Amino acid sequence: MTVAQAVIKYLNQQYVERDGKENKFFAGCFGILGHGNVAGMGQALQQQNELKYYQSRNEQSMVHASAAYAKMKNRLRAFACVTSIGPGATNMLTAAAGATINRLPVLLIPGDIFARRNVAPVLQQLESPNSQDFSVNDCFKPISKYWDRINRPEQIIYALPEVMRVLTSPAETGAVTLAIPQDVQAEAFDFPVDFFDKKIWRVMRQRPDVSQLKRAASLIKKSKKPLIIAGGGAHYSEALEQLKAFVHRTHIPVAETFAGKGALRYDDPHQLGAVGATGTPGANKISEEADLVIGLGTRYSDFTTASKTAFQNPKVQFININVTEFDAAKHGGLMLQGDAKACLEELAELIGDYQVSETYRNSVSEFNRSWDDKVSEIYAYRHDNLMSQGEIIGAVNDFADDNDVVLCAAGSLPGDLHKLWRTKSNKSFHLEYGYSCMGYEIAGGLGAKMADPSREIYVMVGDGSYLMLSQEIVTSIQENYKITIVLIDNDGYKSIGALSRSLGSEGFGTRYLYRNADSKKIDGDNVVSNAILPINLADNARSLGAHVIECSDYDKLKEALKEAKTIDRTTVIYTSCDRYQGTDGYGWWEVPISEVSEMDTVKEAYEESLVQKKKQRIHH
Ligand SMILES: Cc1ncc(C[n+]2csc(CCOP(=O)(O)OP(=O)(O)O)c2C)c(N)n1
Ligand SMILES: [Mg+2]
Repeated sequence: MTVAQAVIKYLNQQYVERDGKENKFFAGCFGILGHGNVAGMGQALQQQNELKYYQSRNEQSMVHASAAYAKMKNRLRAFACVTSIGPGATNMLTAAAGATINRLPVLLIPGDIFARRNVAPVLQQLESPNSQDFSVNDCFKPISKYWDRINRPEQIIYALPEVMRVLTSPAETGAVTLAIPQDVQAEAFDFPVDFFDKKIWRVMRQRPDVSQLKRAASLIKKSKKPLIIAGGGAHYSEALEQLKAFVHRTHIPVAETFAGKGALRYDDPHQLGAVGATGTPGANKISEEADLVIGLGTRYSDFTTASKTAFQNPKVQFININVTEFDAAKHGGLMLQGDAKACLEELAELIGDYQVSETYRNSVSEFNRSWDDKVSEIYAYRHDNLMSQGEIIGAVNDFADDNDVVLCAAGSLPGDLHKLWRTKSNKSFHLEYGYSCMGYEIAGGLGAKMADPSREIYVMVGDGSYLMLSQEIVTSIQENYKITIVLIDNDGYKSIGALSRSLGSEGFGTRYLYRNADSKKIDGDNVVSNAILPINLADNARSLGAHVIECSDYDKLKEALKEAKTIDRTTVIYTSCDRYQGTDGYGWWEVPISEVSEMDTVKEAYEESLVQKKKQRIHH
């Protein structure tokens, strides 16, 4: 067999098993063929039918789609992505970093320059005077959880098991890069026959250390105001039933990160909702006062900790339930290293009949109720002329079935969705907010739909993200995976425009405007409205094959959602919102402001930021 044929044959034989459920690990292979893989990996894919080959339009988007797929599957299934050498390979870098940051398994198989070197420099080769061992694929090293280059055929016998170990490890998983030089892909070798035997990787539920468990239980028993912060790990471990049981027994409240949202239903009285910079008043008040924070599968990003201002109780302690030692050690917490489900089960046994006080419990359920009233108010608010983003979210949430999925990644939508989306079922809130990568949305929507075709996927995307990467609309049509895209046009970057204004910088450079003939700048908010660029994204989506419905007010949006549901191919609901109308925020996020400036507005913002910075705590 050639190396490429052997790789495909091996991947086809890899299975995972958790809790007695077994499945094939690889669901398929995305690819874009070029001279660096067409005759190697391309030929190997062609002569077999087991690993389904999917075309993509852009290497970045195929990695996004793969990551979204793995996220929906709680990391128990994944995709491989094959590319040519050079730009085809490096196009994957952005999304690969996203997969690693979000701890999602994706196998990248970029082509690489000739191992034999006799024809170097080949087309697209990065030449270097100080080594012949560099190629652009070395750029994948810091963003890969495992990285290897196959210079001799027999190396795959030792590389592929490492690839699988890392991809299927709950603690280690992320992007894995297996660079295969273009000549090596096509080279034949007598591989041992049993290398291709079926292999089952057991996804283990690591139990926590017993003495740490006892310490954790005793901390909980002493706590008056505990708070659970549920992160993505709670979902990937499939610990939601255990979490609900734990919470209903102890009445410890839950707040959620972006990846954790949906850990409890939105209307559970223990649910405080979004926490941190984009948090609800209740979640943020309770985190401020908590004497014990139990991080459940969270990596404590700056959004979760409100840039380290979220936890103000001088005696606050942390218990970090995490399968990854690195995350378990954060904030100087008590490390409960292990699987979230296993840890919760074992903790539940040790805490006896511990419950929080009636007063604390009531204050939490009151926060839950009052926030939901606020959400209703925002959903019901009808803004003049252009819609508000809140009412657009409300229309989609009200229309979507409980089991449908909302998916988003960057812009002003994630923060609004974090606060406002009423999450009614497991995996129905899909936010890529580890990398917050513009362009994830439509590709991610495709991956999510491939993972669960029974659910409607509502991709909510801004015009900026859409312009960056929307080509997977084509793949969704080619493969008949229908997604519904709610595209919100606001002439550029609502999020960064608002951020810029809040930092005294007047929205400079954040709108899609012509260059101002007088100032010679793209001035942002100082420019009259007729200077907006003539972009027609509805036509753009139509040209890619989508069914497009244009709507400009709330009633038409509701009609559009109804119509979209009856359409059997990818549908884009094109709408617009008022870039100056936002949802209130209740948490801080540190973005550095110029210490000196010629603008008074910047000076004021800088002074204000000093007040916030005083609240930053060091947890150790
Ligand atoms: C690839 C990438 N580049 C830049 C950014 C920084 N960024 C975050 S949000 C944003 C603007 C997003 O615009 P749009 O999608 O229209 O959403 P809106 O802010 O208007 O809601 C930018 C440039 C990013 N997150 N990802
Ligand atoms: Mg926008």
